[in-house]
Amino acid sequence: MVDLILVRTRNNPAPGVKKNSDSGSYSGLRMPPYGIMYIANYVRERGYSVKLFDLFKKDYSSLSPDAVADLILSHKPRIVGISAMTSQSVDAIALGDALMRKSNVFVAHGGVHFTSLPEEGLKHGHVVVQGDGEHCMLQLTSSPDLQGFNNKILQGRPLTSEEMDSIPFFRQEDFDETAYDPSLDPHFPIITARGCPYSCVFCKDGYRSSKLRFHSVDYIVDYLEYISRTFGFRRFIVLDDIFVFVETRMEEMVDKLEKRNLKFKFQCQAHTNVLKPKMMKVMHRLGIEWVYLGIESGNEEILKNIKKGITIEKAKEAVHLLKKHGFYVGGLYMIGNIGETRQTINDTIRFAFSLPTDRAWFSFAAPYPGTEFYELVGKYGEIIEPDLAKWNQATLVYLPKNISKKEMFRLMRKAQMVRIMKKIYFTFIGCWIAPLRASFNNK
Ligand code: B12
Repeated sequence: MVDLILVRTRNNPAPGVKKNSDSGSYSGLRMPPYGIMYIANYVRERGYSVKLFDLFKKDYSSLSPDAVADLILSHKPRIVGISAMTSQSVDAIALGDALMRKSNVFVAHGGVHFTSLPEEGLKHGHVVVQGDGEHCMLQLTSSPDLQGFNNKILQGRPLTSEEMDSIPFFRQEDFDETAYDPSLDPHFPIITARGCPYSCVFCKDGYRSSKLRFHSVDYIVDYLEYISRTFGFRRFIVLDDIFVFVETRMEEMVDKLEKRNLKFKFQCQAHTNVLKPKMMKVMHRLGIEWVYLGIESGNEEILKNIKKGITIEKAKEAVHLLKKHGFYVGGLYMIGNIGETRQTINDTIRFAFSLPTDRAWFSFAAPYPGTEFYELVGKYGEIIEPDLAKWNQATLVYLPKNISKKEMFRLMRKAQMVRIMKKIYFTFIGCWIAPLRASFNNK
């Protein structure tokens, strides 16, 4: 008997659909399923038994959803919680249906996909939890009678910073329960905060209505130290959007790491607007090496349409500032956003080429359900791939008005030339320049 089983579902089978490096099964091995891991440790901490089923594990890869359901049911769980983003929704639906057909187990759906489409989730489970899942899953697990929750959409209460810290950080045995394979990437993924202060129309992070919440610096430093001592990592990739946000928090982190004689390298993302000259030194001392900026477009009008909150000038300033201080900079761009024309896409490609970023990545814009972009689709273009199972950012799913499919692929090929040129330059020249700049300009 186990109180709760939490499942990370597999990627949608999408024959013939092009996959990018983020969306293959490899991504499941490279990234721990942090969403269900947080819920598991929160509920365990309060005295209940929880088991994880990470379906990216090799043992499960050839099993049908029915066979997975049998395996799950053999542990006699009281509740099964299923986690999915859109790219995993086919498995989540099939597993929910199989569990309900075969047993009376209580099925809860959560994660970004059913947070956005809760009514859809209710067709394949008893309850849908929107947003942070910790409180609701504890409420369900601790309720002697689940009848009252049947067919309900529950609004997950966002964890406070204190509650985030009350969840014990993840240890070797937690990762052993998952498909995460630390040998695949020299960077260990960590989460230091939740929430994002911006409201770009294409993004749905499930935390939109909640304010920013940070793990305390002590919690992060303890976690980093544990991971480096246990797994031998010196490099980390930060998954949240606000690692570089509060200067004093970074200073405190530097002090505490230095006191313990710990020195790490970080890759993180940052919003252009938060980068200020006075932050550069502390970012450098902290060990930040790579900064990824969501620049998205090289056209002022498109930046306004997508509510990015930045201007071309701001983006330029931020890139130059980071380069001057010796950081490696990655630019992330979208093609086919709200109101795009051939000319605005060409502006983006030209801008990406002209900016001195070390790398540049381009993806097709996709109006995910639950985003503002999704609501605006009809006004600016059309969805040409109605099957959500086939969505990932390498697939063209949305076509702006007045551009043909052929033209979109042609523009993407052109953008890829920029990506390749940057990569070649970085490999042979750029990778040497940044460390030299860092040693001159951060004294
Ligand atoms: C890190 C990340 C990745 C990583 C790893 C993802 C992973 N964890 O497996 C990588 C780089 C591999 C990745 C890839 C992709 N990603 Co991504 N990613 C993120 C990011 C930045 C953080 C996810 C995260 O770890 N959050 C922290 C944890 C704690 O939160 P969480 O997982 O959401 O879980 C909480 C709740 O959702 C809920 N919950 C989750 N599961 C369950 C289950 C139950 C039962 C309950 C009750 C609650 C619940 O409770 C959890 C704790 O509070 C998010 C944006 C964001 N800020 O969330 C995008 C995001 C999830 N990704 C997105 C996308 C589109 C993709 C890609 C399809 C893009 C692509 N390149 O093709 C791929 C697909 C990956 C795949 N399936 O193979 C979209 C998803 C949109 C959608 N509707 O599906 C997001 C929301 C960003 C956006 N564009 O808006 N991604």
